[in-house]
Amino acid sequence: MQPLLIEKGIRPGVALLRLNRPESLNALNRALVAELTETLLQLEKDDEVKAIVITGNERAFAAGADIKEMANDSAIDMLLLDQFQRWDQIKRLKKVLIAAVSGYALGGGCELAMLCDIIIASETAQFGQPEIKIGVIPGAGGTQRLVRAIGKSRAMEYILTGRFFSAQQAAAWGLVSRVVPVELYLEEALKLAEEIASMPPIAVQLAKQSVLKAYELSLEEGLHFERRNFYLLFATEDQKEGMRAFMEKRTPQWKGR
Ligand code: DAK
Repeated sequence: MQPLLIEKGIRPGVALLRLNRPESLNALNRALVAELTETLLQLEKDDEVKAIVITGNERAFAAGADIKEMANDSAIDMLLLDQFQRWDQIKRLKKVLIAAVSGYALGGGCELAMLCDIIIASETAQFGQPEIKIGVIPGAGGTQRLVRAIGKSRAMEYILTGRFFSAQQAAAWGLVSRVVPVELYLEEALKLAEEIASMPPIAVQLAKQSVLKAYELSLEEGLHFERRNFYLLFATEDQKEGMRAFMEKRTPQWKGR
């Protein structure tokens, strides 16, 4: 069975990637992470794709890294494998990633969802960083991104106990944009991806980069980064087109230039 299913053009400008190891609740083994990363890097170069939705199935987005695969690894095996570079490659993607999460998003699954730009959750979604229960800690950003998303005290509580939290909690705490009925989570994510894909691509890219900098820079530096990108957009044909179309009361035609 293919560990990753790819549907390009499922909506205009949108690609859908489905994690597909249902027998292990989409546990992220090395082959799946490699294929996911390679596919994302290819889609990054594909002009027809503007936004990417990553999903699993109703029961699981992903229940974490594959415990069975890594159980006997040594620290040196881990170091030499250097799986983290793949996660860094995903982090550096310029195109928009939306996670459509239903069921379990645990450990590396929760970290993958948090690596995406937007999370849409089904009402059945359950999030958590349960690594502590198997003798480790989050290794792909969980201790950092969860704190930034839901605050120190809550992140500490859930990382130190490994307990899961619900879609509704995740929404109340700002980890996910919204919670929708289970039969709609993918549809809503695809609709959102299509809407973003219809926006001027360079502005989308620079908006994404600017928002992400809010995680990493001081307010002063972040404002500076935003301002430079704002100025830069006045060098695009799409800025001229967008403002002209507004004044002429017509729909803009984006060129992505
Ligand atoms: N790995 C491997 N197999 C898994 C799995 C996982 N994470 N989660 C579930 N499975 C498998 C189960 O073993 C079972 O397989 P069989 O026994 O049928 O062969 C099948 O999926 C169905 O699971 P259950 O029978 O357990 O189903 P339940 O409904 O009873 O329970 C559950 C669902 C999600 C509560 C439970 O399966 C569970 O607790 N799963 C483990 C969750 C977990 O601890 N996740 C964190 C894993 S550690 C790294 C990057 C990231 C990471 C590490 C390194 N690098 C870049 C190096 C991340 C680490 C983690 O995610």
